[in-house]
Amino acid sequence: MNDDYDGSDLWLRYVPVSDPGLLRRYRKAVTTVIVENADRDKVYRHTPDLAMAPGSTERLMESTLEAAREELVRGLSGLLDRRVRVESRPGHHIPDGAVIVGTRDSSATVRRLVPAEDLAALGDAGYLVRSLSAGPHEFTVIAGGTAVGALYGAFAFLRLLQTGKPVTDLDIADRPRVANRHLNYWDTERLYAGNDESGTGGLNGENGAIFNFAATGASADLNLPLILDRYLVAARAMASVGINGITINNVNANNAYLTPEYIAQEAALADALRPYGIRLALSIRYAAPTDPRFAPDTLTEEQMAPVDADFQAWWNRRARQIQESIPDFVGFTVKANSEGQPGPQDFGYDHGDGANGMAVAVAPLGLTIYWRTFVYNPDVDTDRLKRAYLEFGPIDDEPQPDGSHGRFLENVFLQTKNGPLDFQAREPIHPMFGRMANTNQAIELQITQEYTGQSRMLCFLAPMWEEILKTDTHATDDQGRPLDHRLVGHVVDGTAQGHSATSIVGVANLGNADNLTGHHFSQANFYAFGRQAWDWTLDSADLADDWVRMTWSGDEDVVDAIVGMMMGSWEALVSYQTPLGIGHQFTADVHYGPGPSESDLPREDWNPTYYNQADSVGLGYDRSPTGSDLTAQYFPALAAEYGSIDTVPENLMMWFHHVPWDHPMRSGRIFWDELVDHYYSGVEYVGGMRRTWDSLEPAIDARRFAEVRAKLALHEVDAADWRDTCVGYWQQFSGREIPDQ
Ligand code: GCW
Repeated sequence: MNDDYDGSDLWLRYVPVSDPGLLRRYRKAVTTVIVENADRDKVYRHTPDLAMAPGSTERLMESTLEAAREELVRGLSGLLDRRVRVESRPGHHIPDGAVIVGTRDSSATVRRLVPAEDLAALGDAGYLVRSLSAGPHEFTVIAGGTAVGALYGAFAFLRLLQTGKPVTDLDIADRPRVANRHLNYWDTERLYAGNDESGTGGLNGENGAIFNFAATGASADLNLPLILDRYLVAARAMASVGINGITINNVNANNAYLTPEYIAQEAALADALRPYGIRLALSIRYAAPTDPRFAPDTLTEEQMAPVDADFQAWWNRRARQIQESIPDFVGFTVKANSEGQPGPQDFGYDHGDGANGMAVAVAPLGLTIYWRTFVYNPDVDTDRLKRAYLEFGPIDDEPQPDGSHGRFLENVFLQTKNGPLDFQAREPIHPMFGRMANTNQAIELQITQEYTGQSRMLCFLAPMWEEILKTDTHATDDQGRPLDHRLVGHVVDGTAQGHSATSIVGVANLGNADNLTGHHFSQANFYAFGRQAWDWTLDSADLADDWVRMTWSGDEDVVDAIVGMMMGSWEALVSYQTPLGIGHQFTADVHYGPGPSESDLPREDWNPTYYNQADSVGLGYDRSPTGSDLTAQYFPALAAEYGSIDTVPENLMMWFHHVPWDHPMRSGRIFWDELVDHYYSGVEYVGGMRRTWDSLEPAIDARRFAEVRAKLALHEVDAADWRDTCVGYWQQFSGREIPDQ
């Protein structure tokens, strides 16, 4: 055990397999890695002198197959605890234990062993892993339709060994359900994985962000175009779970990212990530054309109408400049008319016009606009949660001159948070899922734990994403008949309503912390997001199991203990933070601790009291037909379920109803007693996690053990603060005693 290990390899650590029997079987099954023509298809590189920072241990790859080969060599040598042989062609006979990786194009052996039609069914990113034999020799072929598919197959094969699964008699075929599996990276906003816990100014004058664009102090010499180890570790980790794009800057965008100096830095980053099949996108500020720093190429306010040729030409020029350095550039992510960001409404146009104006500008370049729907203009409705659909829904329904419906163009994605508020620990699904049949929709999930304990609390989010993605929208067709495939996941993967442009976006939790995510267990959220983005039907407990084996230990007792901790951690957080469907009880700005009594923020809909509506009758926001009628935005079956206090799931009760303190709950207890019980049991669960972790000390390397232990201690104190602050405040309204626990 390396007791100093800091977690910096994420789940790609590749420690030797500890079970002797398994190790023997693996060593027999895997002896040699064979990758033909790994050097032939070099990926594009813009930066002639692209280089790693001095002292780096990672190495820049020149091709995707080289990345696959190097990962297999590194991974297998580590896992098998001996160097594997590497060949560039199989020779007369394929050796026993060979692992052959490639595409039908790159490898004559793959061409011979894998029929074209088997791969054709797997699309661009799919792969197959097959055990084959010739005479006495047994070997494995990992084939992709593309080199990136082969790389994904290589990671999938490594995962089998990392998780103690058999590697013989394999016949695996896999392909992603969703085409664009992206991260959004908010860098300086909400940064919980920086070296400085407070997130303000990190180690060596860096700001704590994972990518250095303008670091100062001792890190001033470590800015892009220099490539740091952590960029490549992140890239390998992304590829290992199939993430294929990243918007690298905050959606509250800084125009610096569109300047030539920054574009040169972005190009270097894109060069480094490209072998891993990862493409870059940028967040932009809608009003960037008026920024004097682009002078003389600026627009006046009058030219800012999205339908204006000058506006479109400006964005086309800017995109072209980027594309010249980054040929596989994805496009722009846009936060417009939201939380003070400029947008088309400032110039008299709506979101459809704004998104389409930009989309028209970049369509000739093959680029995409990700237009966020996180808007809540108070003029639209008194209930913040109704506002986005009221703005976007009519544009989706709008009849078009050609007889079709929906104004958003084909190269636009509307990017919508999973729920209608803002990444609360539990929300119902956003009513837009299923409602926007004529528009491409991307779901936005938050990996970084803004409202779910940041990098202090252990909260495994995969069960939440699973709950969301597997929620029935009850969507119907235009005749009112229920769709066959109508879970949120089906809407996202396009099978619900026949969309071929599909995307899932995770707001990343990466930073410059040694372990890249701040909390060792936050790595699990990064991991699980990628796996669920690839295949939302996966079981979150299986993902936890895989991650634990890859990250901590393959010992069954240890695995059971840690998976057990993780699987209840989200529900526990919901319980001590915002139980039974109450939303947003956070103290201002920080979004970490409790502030249920706060009522004087500059916007009414930022106040916890706006969401809790506490009074002597009860607690919760009435969004039923007798209240704001948010429920009407859902399809009828869901509207009916949520609309009645008798049928609403209790875990969403206060989201939709003002619940009387003595309301009888399904348990037989009254609401007050049940509410209080949630707060207490949630904190107890955290105590249980702390004790379980303590019991694992002999099995876990010292540094990581101590770091998690310290976080759990803080976690328990802060969870108790949530409980005491909230219960104490509610008590002023309920006037009731705290029931015996
Ligand atoms: O909840 C809010 C966060 C902002 C964030 C915003 C958004 C990037 O407090 O920090 O801004 O959501 O999603 O746009």
